[in-house]
This record gives sequence, C-alpha cells and structure tokens, in this order.
Amino acid sequence: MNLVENVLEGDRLALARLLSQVENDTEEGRAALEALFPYTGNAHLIGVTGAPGTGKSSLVNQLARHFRKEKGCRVAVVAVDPSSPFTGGAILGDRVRMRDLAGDPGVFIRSMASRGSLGGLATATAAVTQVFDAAGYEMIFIETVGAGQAEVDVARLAHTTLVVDAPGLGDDIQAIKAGILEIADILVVNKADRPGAEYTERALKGMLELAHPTRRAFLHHGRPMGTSGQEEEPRDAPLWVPPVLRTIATQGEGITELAEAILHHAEHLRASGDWATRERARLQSELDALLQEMLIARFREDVPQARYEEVLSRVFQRALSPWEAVRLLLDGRAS
Ligand SMILES: Nc1nc2c(ncn2[C@@H]2O[C@H](COP(=O)(O)OP(=O)(O)O)[C@@H](O)[C@H]2O)c(=O)[nH]1
Ligand SMILES: [Mg+2]
Repeated sequence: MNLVENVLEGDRLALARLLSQVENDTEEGRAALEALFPYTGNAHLIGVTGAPGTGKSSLVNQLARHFRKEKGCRVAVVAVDPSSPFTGGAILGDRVRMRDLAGDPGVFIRSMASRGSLGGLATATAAVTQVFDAAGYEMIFIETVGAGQAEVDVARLAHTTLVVDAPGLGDDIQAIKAGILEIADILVVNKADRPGAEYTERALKGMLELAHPTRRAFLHHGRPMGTSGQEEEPRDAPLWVPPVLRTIATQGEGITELAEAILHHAEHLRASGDWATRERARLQSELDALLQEMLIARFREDVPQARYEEVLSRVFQRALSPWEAVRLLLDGRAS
C-alpha cells in the first residue's frame, strides 16, 4: 500500500505525511499530487481573510464545528497565517471551547509553513488544498492574514471568500482596503459584542457600494453590465450581492446565518455557472504557472548558465535591450 492509497482510504497519519511531502515539494509529493488529481474537484473552498485579530481563526473554528455537527461534512482547515493560534503547537485557538473538534476524525487542521515551498505560498496552499479535496474533505477553509496579493491569490483559489472585519481596530477604512472588499463574497463584522459594530457595518456597506460598481449598476439598472460597458442579456440567476453579517465568534452567535450564507453562495455559483467559471480560471492559472516553470527549466537545460550571465551583463551595460537579449537567448540572434 502506498501513501496515496492510504490517503484515499482515510488514513490520517498518511494524510499528515503526504501534506508535508506536498508542502516541501518533494518528488514523492509531486507524484502523489498527480495520482490524486482525478479525485479532486468536489470540495467547496472557502477563503477567510482580514486584518489580524478580527477573529478569523475563532470564526473558522465555529464554522468547522457547525458544518461538522449540523451538516455532517468533513472539514479541513488550512491556516496560512504565521501568527495564527493554529500554529506553534497549539492545535486550536481556544482549546477548551474546541476540545470536541480536536479529536474528531472528520476534521483536519493544517498550518502552512511559509518557508521552503518552491512555487511560493499560494502554490503550496493550492497543492495542500488538492490533497484535502482528494481525501474527501467537503468543506475546506483557508485562513490568510495581511492585505494585498496574498488575499487576491486566496480569492482565486477559493469558491467563496469571506472578508472579516471587527470594530475597535482603529480606522475601519484603513483596516479593510477597498481592494480586499472587491474579492469579498461575504462580509463579516465579527466582535459584534464590542462597541462600534454598527459603525463598522455601515462603513463596510458604504465601501461595498464603491467596490462593486457593476453590482451597484445591476441594482440600479436591473441588469448586469458587460465589460464593454454594454448591457448583457439578463441571466437566469441574479448577480450575487455580498451580504454583510454580524457575528460573535467567541459566543457562537451568527454562525448559523454565516454558514447558511456560505451554502447559499455555493448554490448561487452553481446556478449561475460561476462555479465552473471559477474552477476553469483556477485550473488555467495553475496550468500556466506549471508551463512557465517547465519552460524555464527546459530553457535552462539548453542554455548554459555562463551564456545566460554573459547576455545579462550585456543588458546591464545597455549593449542589448531585454527584448534583444531574449531573442538572442532563444533564437541565437538579437534581431
Ligand atoms: N469580544 C470578542 N472577542 C473575540 C471575538 N472573536 C474573537 N475574539 C477574540 O479576538 C482575539 C483574536 O481572535 P482570532 O480568532 O485569533 O483572530 P485572527 O487573528 O483574525 O485569527 C482572540 O482573543 C479571540 O478570543 C468576538 O466575537 N468577540
Ligand atoms: Mg488567525
């Protein structure tokens, strides 16, 4: 029995071992990913992002428990936040509260190490997610922290993206940038027990209007606008307008509503055809990244390093433009 078969049969130890192989981009890990690929494509991937301390880990804990207990789903959590309480030995943020989850075979929590992964964290996260998918985990939560490219990469990976905000983190406008709002499918105002929750919610709703001009146009004109600016034929399914939901993760309040919104979004994606569109776009970017990697590797085999360095130094001396350098390296002539 090999590792792949053991993982497909639900062996947790094999799963943990395989995740490490995949994360470290070993030969065995790559071969396993290939073998597992036909078994992927069934999971609902949910990205959870937002500033540190907004309560993402607490929310994911609660959601995992909810989907486990209420829906009987197998749930995996991938924590990409290096400061996350999932990391550093502690399996779960609040051990007492989540004790029932920790021993549950239907739940698997994995912290991503930011080190080592060749293709970058996004690639490694995608690979780990595929392993969970193949292993039969139906809901996969991916928690990331920060602001910028990492969030956009997560959104590209996920079917549903939750953006989490909370009152009392200083300037709300600063805490959540319009760029993050653009990727949100569901907005969460967590820590609703804290003063200022109403203000945070109002601010988010205001920014949402600005961040989703096409959705606003739809609301105002009754049909979506095409990228050309011309109106498209109205589709059967209406556009998704991101709901803004309040939660108190520490007390489990608003979790049922949030879970329903996540399921509702999945239904919407399937009904509108966006599920397939997202899958295709995700697989395309994965394919393109691999192609790029392989083409460069092949090129490196054909062109000796010394030759490459020589051309590079001529570019540095401004004797060649980068375009000429590429032609020279690929075709042997600069023009
Ligand atoms: N008052 C209150 N505290 C919360 C709530 N949710 C999380 N917290 C606390 O906020 C802190 C940060 O939570 P955590 O889930 O680690 O946030 P993350 O950094 O976004 O993952 C922890 O001490 C939590 O117990 C909430 O709804 N209300
Ligand atoms: Mg966290």
